[in-house]
Amino acid sequence: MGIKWNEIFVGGDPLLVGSQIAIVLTVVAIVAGLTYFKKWGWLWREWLTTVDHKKIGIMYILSGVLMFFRGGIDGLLMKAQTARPEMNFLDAQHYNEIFTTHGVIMILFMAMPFLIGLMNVVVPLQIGARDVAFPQLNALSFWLFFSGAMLFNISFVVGGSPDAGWTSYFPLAGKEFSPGIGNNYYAIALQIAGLGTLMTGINFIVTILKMRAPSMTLMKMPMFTWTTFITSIIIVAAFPIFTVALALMTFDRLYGTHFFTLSSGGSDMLWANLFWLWGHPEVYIVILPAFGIFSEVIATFSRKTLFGYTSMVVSIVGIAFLSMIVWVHHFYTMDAGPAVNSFFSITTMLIAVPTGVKIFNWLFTMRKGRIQFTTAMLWALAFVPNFVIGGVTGVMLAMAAADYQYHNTLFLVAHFHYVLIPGVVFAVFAGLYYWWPKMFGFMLNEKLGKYHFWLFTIGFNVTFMPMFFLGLKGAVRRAYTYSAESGFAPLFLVSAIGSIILAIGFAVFCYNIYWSFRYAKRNVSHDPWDARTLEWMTASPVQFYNFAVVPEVKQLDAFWHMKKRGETLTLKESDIKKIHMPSNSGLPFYMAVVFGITGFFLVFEAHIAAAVAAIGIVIGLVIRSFDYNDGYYVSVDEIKRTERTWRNVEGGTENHVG
Ligand code: HEM
Ligand SMILES: [Cu+2]
Repeated sequence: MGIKWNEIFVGGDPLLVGSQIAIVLTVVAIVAGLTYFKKWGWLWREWLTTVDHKKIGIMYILSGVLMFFRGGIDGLLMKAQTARPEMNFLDAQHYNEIFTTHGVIMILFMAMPFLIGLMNVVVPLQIGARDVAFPQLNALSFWLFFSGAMLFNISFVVGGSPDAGWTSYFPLAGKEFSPGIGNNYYAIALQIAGLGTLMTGINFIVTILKMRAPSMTLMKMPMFTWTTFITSIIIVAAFPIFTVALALMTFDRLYGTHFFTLSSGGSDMLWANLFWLWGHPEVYIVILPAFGIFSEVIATFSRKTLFGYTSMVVSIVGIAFLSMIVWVHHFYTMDAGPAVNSFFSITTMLIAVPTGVKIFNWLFTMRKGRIQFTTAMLWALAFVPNFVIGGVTGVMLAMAAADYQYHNTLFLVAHFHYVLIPGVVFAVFAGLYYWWPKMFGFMLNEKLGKYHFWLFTIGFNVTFMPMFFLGLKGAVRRAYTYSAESGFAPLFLVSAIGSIILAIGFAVFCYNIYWSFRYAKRNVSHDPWDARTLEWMTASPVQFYNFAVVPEVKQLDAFWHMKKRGETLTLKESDIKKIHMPSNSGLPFYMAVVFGITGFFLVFEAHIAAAVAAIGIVIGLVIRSFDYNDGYYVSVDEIKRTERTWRNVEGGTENHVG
């Protein structure tokens, strides 16, 4: 197997040894804390075995926060290294590892769980459902995702990180040029996490098609639900491609096949094509739900129905379709010929049309609205101009001929950060400030929220705007340093300072979470924003069964119109029937553990140990097949008691903010 045991722990570098010590200390502290406060049983019952979509959503979001830390620190380290010319803070190898883990973690382990987390919390509520269609599968999705994420993260201290970029192009990522085990982590950890994501996609398609309140037709669905639906379809269309590509990569690296290596008749461009066939739709998998969040937030805080609802839906579908036929724009310079490049150039530019429609719809929603400048709304407002910068530079890059100039420069890096940060990160923040009371029953502090907002948006622009100009002057991406004569130094320095401002903004957000947990006013109303969609119709935090009685939806923005008719809190107790709920299960967590162990052995190319561990996976599948637990019923009495507690809370529907 060729891996020496003394290679397992990466050592030598003070940074790494420091993190190893920090990780051990954190684990010890968590274990000690759980034992001291006797929380193990609680952790197991309430979280590790839960199948409740709201709790699963919260666990996703927590993972997103943790991974933002990790990916953000990677980002700051790179900015520190390039702050001055010819710095020796990180060497070339470290820089390679760090931009690789940064890219993978930010996209797959930060953006994805944040959005899937919000989808989990919100979508069943928005459609008046009791849970997703397959609650246990949902838990399995989360745990597989988490297992993959953790496996990927330990590469930092155990065995060495992948270093071939988040795109992991061949031949660089192959055994010949990357003989260490670092890139095995990429192939295997992403496979495990990807399985979880694929299951999420299937689950949400079925949930949205089959679990809606009976009266809610497709064209009465809230926009966030629409975007989740289309995103799930893209997931189901695109993730299997990645699954196959990663499987072939695993064979190439572990078992000596040559799918992607030229030496024995394979093709490195096959990897590039498969990667981007998944990779470009992946960008829309994270951006569409974000569009959905902005749609909800903008409608709520403009106090108007979303403008152009139908055209919004049509453009989401259009974007989803186009996202599948643009992948070659990532390698125009591979010389596929002018005809091929022109085709992909045109499809890429076409995406600007439905996207532009959406931008105008958001602007028209705000027009003549009574805009409330809540923190959530500020993120949505800042999104529009910042995202337009990302979009317009995208159209510049879409021109194949011009791309020969921009390709592989920091111009591209600036472009996609202008897409991903306003498009995804701002959306996640907007969504968190907006839905936080629904999840936890108290609000995030609005004043701290505004500090967070200003520091983050200013820091973001100061960091990434200079990179456009650096790229145009010829600064290449993925280069760990540059010479003093290049003249790049001042802009790099500005950019590094920007990243510190941005990091302080994120720190304020974390402090806000802490502050709000400790001090925020509890007993916030079930509808603090005077909002429009069904999730605001039920308690905050939501009871485990979501709705005592499935709501009736007469039109778009159903809850808003119900409030207008004064029928929101009226619950006829005689309408309550017993509710069927799924039982908790330890199996998804167990599966994550065995998948993680199997994956770990595969990474180290310990084939026999991996095969033995894989028996554990089979055992899990067998146990599941013999699991006849059909869930349980919540009694009418219990529902009545629960509903009375929150429906009588002082303030009721009138308790709005602002
Ligand atoms: C939070 C602050 C962030 C900072 C300071 C930052 C900084 C950087 C830097 C310096 C690079 C490498 C540039 C080079 O090629 O030398 C990079 C690459 C990258 N970043 Fe970020 N970034 C941040 C956030 C994000 C976010 C939120 C995402 C995605 C959602 C993201 C995705 C990526 C990707 C995919 C790459 C390319 C990695 C590769 O070349 O393989 N970044 N970032
Ligand atoms: Cu693309």
